[in-house]
Amino acid sequence: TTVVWSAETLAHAPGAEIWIGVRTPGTEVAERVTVIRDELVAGGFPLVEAAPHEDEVLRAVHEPAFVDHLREVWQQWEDGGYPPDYGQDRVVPYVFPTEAMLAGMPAHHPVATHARAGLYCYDTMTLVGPGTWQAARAAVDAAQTAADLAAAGKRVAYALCRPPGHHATPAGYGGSCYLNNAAVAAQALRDHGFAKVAIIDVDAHHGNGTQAIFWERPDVFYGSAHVDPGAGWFPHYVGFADETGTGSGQGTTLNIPITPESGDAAWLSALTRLRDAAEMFGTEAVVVSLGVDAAADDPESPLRVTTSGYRETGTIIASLGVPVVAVQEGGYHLPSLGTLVAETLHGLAG
Ligand code: SP5
Ligand code: ZN
Repeated sequence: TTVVWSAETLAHAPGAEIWIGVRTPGTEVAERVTVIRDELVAGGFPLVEAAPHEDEVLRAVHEPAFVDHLREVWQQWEDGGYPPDYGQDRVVPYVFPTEAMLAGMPAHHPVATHARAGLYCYDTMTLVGPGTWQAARAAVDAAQTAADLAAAGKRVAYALCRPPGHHATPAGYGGSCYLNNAAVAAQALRDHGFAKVAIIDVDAHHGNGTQAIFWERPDVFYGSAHVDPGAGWFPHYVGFADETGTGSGQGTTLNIPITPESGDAAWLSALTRLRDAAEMFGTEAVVVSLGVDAAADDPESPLRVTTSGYRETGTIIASLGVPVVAVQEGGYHLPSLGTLVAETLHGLAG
């Protein structure tokens, strides 16, 4: 198992999130990457640098105008000359052009930077600062490098990246995610010649962004086990069991919402269902959206999965017998993060 990382992913330091109207310290911190890296290196995992890639795959999974916006919005905000307490040196949108506002009217391109800030953003907890683009783009490079390694014959490659990606939609950022690293890895595997690719999302939250990107795709399966959004958890609006894809992608999405406090038994039976669905789909490679925030100690989720449950999660996915690209998503309990990831990777290695 090779670990791919980039020091550039540390550049994103949002420092805060506006959560239900309250400015709170952000939980998606750079130290997440360094604690995982240190634990994996101590455990003997080989570590390689992410290699730079062109934007082609990135622009296949995201609308190019969205990618351009993310690249430029911080500089525009700074050039806007807002007083420092406006957003406290972070891009904080205040108007969102949702259907509730537009009501079917033709959308005009807004002039003001503070209006444009809401164009491709869907919540208030995903702030953009000076290092956000650099880190998010480096995370994409890490995911794509891991996909290259799998295509070259590695059984398991792991992208140790942040910010996470699975909440990033074709043209929207949110949920602490900016660019969809796992979607890029899946598309890269397709481009490398794997005819069918399954994404198994084990982050505690539903990967609404990944689901949306592949919603109509017959060649990419998206399966997720996650805390039931109907029980009041992010992303609230998406991630229900009746979402199964559409058009030629009908049947290539599978959601398994889990009741809070269910523990290992419900989690592992969901993982077995996802594994079996990926096998039925005929997958030739698998991308694991490897969040470890379903863990018992995690502050962001109530799922209470144990450390051995994570190892077993890896073992179940490994039994597909296809190359695996694992991409880091959430996981916020710094003292246990490294162990949870290492155990999952050991399981994935079979
Ligand atoms: C990738 C990922 O795991 N995204 C998670 C996004 C959901 N986080 C939502 C909840 C944020 C709550 N933070 C509470 C801090 C309270 N002081
Ligand atoms: Zn999560």
